[in-house]
Amino acid sequence: MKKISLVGVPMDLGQTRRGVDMGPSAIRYAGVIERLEHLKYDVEDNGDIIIGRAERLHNPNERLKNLKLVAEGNEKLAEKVDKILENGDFPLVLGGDHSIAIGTLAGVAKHYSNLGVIWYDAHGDLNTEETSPSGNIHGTPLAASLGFGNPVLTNLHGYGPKIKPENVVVIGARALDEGEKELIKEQGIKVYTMHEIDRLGMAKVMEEAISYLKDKTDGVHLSLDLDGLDPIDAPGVGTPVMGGISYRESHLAMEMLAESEIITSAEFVEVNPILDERNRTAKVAVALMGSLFGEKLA
Ligand code: HAR
Ligand code: MN
Ligand code: MN
Ligand code: MN
Repeated sequence: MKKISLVGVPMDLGQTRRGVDMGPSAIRYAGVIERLEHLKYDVEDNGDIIIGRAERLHNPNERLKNLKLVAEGNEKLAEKVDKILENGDFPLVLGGDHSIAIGTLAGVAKHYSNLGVIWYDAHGDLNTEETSPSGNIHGTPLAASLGFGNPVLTNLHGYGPKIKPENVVVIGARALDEGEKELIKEQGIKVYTMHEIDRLGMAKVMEEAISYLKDKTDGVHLSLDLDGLDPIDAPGVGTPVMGGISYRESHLAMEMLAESEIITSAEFVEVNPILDERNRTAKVAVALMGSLFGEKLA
């Protein structure tokens, strides 16, 4: 069993609602280390990446908000994740807003020639500097990792693109912008929206996603945005969207990933304790990590 190497990323500059920087503390407080140790893992906590402080107002001439600070934080994260993999450990990244996936993937993808990605999210995070309706970088990390967007992000950690469109599966999408839909079509990205989850059921969706990635990839990164879940189950997120994946369906997804043994790195993002109800969303994140790492109900 690999050692799990945790790293917190108190990043809130990829969007405009404060509080998501407290995500790593909330997840630790919800018992992540104890939960994984109970499963007999050796767990190392690397503490948090230091994120710069934003000036009070971002430069209004800049399309992407806080670009420099987001990129700097992500560069530090990439270096850390890179080292964790060099040591042969499993990187588990705690966010922080989803802009941190740029750094996580920059650190991970170097170690694989065909990295697969499961993007569990209400959103596609497939906007570019041009298509982003908000200028919030947390709406762009999947596009940036595929090589689309501002070069500061697409070339982070000195190379890019990090991943290939045919190695990506998006699960849970229900709030895609027009530019994102175009990129999905143009690049042939596999997307299971809520429509497909309703229609096929989560078991079938996960079976398909796993067999789609299994043979053509040499590692699979799970990027789990808590807003992929329904806001009833995960209320502590900055951009909740109704009609999401249930708590139980999410456990099933994690259990099937555990069984498949394809996941080689993971991140859990967008937990915002200020918007939460008694740390519920962080507790959900920890429970899902339990399932991902092999916890059984009986
Ligand atoms: N698509 C919208 C944008 O680009 C909303 C982005 C999403 N928020 C997230 N990421 N939490 O998944 O601004
Ligand atoms: Mn996201
Ligand atoms: Mn999202
Ligand atoms: Mn969000």
